Amino acid sequence: VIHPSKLKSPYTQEQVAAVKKDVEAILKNKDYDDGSIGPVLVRLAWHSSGTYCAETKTGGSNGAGMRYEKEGGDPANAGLQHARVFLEPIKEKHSWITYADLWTLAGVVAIKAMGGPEIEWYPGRTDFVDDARVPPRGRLPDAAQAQDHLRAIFYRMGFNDQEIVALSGAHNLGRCHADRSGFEGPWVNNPTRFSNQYYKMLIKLKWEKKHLGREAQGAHWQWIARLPHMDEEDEPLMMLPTDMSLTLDDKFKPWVEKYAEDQDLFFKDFAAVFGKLIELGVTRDESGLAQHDGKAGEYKSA
Ligand code: CCH
Repeated sequence: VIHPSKLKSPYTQEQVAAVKKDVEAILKNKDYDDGSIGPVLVRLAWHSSGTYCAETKTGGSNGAGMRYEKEGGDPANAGLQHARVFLEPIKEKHSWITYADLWTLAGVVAIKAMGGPEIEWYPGRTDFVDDARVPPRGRLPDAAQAQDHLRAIFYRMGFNDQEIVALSGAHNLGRCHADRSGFEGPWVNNPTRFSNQYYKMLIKLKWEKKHLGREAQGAHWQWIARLPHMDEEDEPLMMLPTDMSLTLDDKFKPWVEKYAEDQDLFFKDFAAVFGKLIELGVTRDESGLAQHDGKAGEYKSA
């Protein structure tokens, strides 16, 4: 396999730079959540990639299957339609870029713009996908579960324990929305700034189990805590059952501690693992275009 940096790019550097600039320009949005659409763009990049199965070599960002109901309508993807709608004017303006490339590139641009590390991104994903190859539902993690489930899901993609903990640090960004997932609130108190706060909060705060919404309306129990300066009326910070499971596991916990202490190490490891995530299942031929099931370079824009 030739490294993607050595392959022909379907776009010029100027074209990619123009898209990056346009993504940067839409990140700040005072009417949305905590003032930035960055976090939901990061989640779009992750969910488009996280369906990958290393054994069957199916799923992943190539093909942009979330455009179709089968994948886009997966309850795990609730809310990501907002991210796709935010990106639509950029796709219209730069119609040469594929959705699959745009969604992954936007995530990388958002992380950097929110103060995170530079992540390597390579073009060449195509939007060609037929219904049979849209990944089945149920491949993304279920936040109500624990470490065994995390291992089953992320080992399937080809990640190890350290990589699972590093990827989880993306929960420094954004928030849970009751109407999307049944969970509610942000993980850290500055959720539009990329940092290692998530790990610090996991270790330092006293977390208590709570149902914020009504169970009958789909609310799950979650962990909540407040920082010393926060009042009872302030929105508490939160952790998902899966987040907390990282501190309850002998193999995961040392990595939580390392990343809480060493932000540079976290940034370096996160950049590597996020770069790996968005490459899952993207196998390019010499033209630089991703193949689909042996059909090297077959390219059909939607
Ligand atoms: Fe996540 N995530 N995520 N997550 N996630 C949610 C939100 C974000 C899980 C569950 C949830 C990763 C891993 C996991 C982001 C990035 C990543 C929500 C709230 C749930 C639930 C959704 C809502 O209500 O809007 C679980 C389980 C796992 C298992 O490991 C990984 C990996 C990444 C990226 C590398 C980001 C960013 C958000 C915030 C989205 C927003 O809209 O603010």
